[in-house]
Amino acid sequence: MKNKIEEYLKKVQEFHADNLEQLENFRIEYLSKKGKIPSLFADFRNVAPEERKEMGQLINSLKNAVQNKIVALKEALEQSSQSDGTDHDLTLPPNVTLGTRHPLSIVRNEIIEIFSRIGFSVSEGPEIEDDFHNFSALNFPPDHPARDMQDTFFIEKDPDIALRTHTSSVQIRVMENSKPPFRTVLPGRVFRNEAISARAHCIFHQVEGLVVDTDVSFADLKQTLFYFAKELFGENTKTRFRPSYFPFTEPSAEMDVSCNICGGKGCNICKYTGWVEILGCGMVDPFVLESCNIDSKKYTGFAFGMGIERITMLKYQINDLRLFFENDLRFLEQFKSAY
Ligand code: 2NM
Repeated sequence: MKNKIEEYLKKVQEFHADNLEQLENFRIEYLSKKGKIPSLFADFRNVAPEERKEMGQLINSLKNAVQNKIVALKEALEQSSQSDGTDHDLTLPPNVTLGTRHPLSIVRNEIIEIFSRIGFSVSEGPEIEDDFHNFSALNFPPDHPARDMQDTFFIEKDPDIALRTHTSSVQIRVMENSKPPFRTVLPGRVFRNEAISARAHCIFHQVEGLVVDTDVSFADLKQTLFYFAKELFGENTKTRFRPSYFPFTEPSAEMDVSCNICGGKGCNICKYTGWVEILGCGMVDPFVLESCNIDSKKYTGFAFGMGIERITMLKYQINDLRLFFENDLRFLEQFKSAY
């Protein structure tokens, strides 16, 4: 019996498996019910009492050797199958969870795409601005409340440097640096010193637009924004303009679209009016054109501005602005888009 065990031990030590199937056969050969080790234990009953201790220890060490061998070979086989790659099916789709685009990015890209189809370019500019680009050139009087510390994040005083409160500051840069005609949209992040709530945040996103050319009229503005509303909210969307006021445009208006949630019948999103406001707009004030050295006798222009958060909330029926900034995957993973 001793010879037999020693022979097995030698075989176990020399054993090598090329794959998991060979290893499984090895396990069956030694450890299964009718395998070599159980039959050694069965023979053990016939061993003479004075040899029992030695034989018992030998059988146990053989059993340990088999078990250790199986663990070691299994680990080695699994590692090599990971690293050599030859048994991978390269035609399978990759097993990775893809990220999703943020809803604000989806809607921003969609807005840019709609305007790019009618010849608008995209312009961007700095988030840190001086007083001229953020306020003075836009016809904000020196005592305008928006210039207050309560509303604007100032970085330096005298001369004033602040986080831009709208992307209109970029429109000023475009007008300073290019010769009309131009049509451009300006997406970007803006900052206002406000308490955070379901309806307000100190950081939000805008897309503004600017067209300057000879003979640009309010009719051009209306037709452009009609087209935009139908592209974004659907062919059956109705639009209406209400008079408004901005320092940088004259005349100014706000545009409403028919509520796409209740179809105009009245619901709590449109506060039972059937209409929701989506943007502000107007003809660029000649003062603004002149601040940028554009001859206001020769050129006219229109501009508009909208909040991306507000439009995204309408489009996807989201009722709390804070969801956009918390990066909760349960929220973000609901948005899949080609854009
Ligand atoms: C708005 C509404 C109306 C606007 C005007 C200009 C500029 F620089 F051309 F004067 N930029 N943006 C504008 C006009 C923005 O946002 C609600």
